[in-house]
Amino acid sequence: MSIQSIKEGDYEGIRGEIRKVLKQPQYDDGSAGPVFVRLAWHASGNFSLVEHNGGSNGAGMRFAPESTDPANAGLTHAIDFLMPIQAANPWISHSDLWTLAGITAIEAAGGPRVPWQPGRTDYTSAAAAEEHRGQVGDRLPDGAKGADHIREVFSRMGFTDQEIVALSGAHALGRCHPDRSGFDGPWVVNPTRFSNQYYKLLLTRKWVPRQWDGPFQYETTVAGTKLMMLPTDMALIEDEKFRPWVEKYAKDQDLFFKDFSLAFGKLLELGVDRDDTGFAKLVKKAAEEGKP
Ligand code: ZEM
Repeated sequence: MSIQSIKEGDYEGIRGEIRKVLKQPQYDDGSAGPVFVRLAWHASGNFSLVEHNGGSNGAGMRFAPESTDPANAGLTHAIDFLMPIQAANPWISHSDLWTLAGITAIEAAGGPRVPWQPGRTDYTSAAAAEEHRGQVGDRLPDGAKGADHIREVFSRMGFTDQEIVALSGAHALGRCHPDRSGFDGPWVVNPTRFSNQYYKLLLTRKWVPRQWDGPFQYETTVAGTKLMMLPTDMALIEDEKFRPWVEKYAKDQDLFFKDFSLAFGKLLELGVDRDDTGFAKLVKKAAEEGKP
């Protein structure tokens, strides 16, 4: 199926092109969807409310230091799968394309429609990225850590406990790769289907430390398939404020879809400062511009 040039501004048309590249028989579980969702999340998740920089605007991951950050290892696969769409449609910014790919993947996997607006602009060079974005290293969460760490990272973006648990349900998609994060395996049996399985498995399975020479992670076996949880995933049932939300989402998939959709939509908008027309300007650090 060949990639088409879509009329400028037709984002529904771009969604159609994204759906064409979702199917990747030679790759992982046959889908680029999970790695698109991770790209959209990592592009946005380096936002800081306090410094008011980072976020999806700019598509800084095309340049070092973001492109070489070990936290982003493997996301080049997602960027490469999207390249033909970008090449045929140079009018769309990378930052809009990456975030749109994430939400198109969620919906195509059976998940909710996530609110999304175009208008992000791209950094034109590594130097421009550096100037606008400031220092954003080490802002993404470390899967080897616990509840305090997750809360610190996500409150820096402006998220509540409930939103943290809702967003974490994205681990129903995809897997860990030893050559990327060092961790290994999927969280659920069908990792290309968006659902509340992640919460159900967290609560109902016996998770034991995996005996191997890789990083510390938990494992269980479901119908012959080995599944995994990161220490940060387990923190969601160990922490008394996170756990009630895991229980709610395990019981009520509609509630999970609704809350996930709002929280993921909010994540993709962080740091995207729009003018009246919806166009997002690249901003320098808030302090320099006298913003709150
Ligand atoms: Zn993830 N995530 N994530 N995540 N993530 C991985 C994979 C995926 C954490 C984390 O350390 C890891 C969110 C939150 C958090 C996805 C979506 C979202 C991997 C495996 C790790 C280690 C990477 C690899 O080896 O390829 C931590 C610590 C998180 C917070 C506590 C949020 C929020 C997400 C979206 C809303 C997805 C879809 C994947 C699967 C990627 C793939 O390639 O299959």
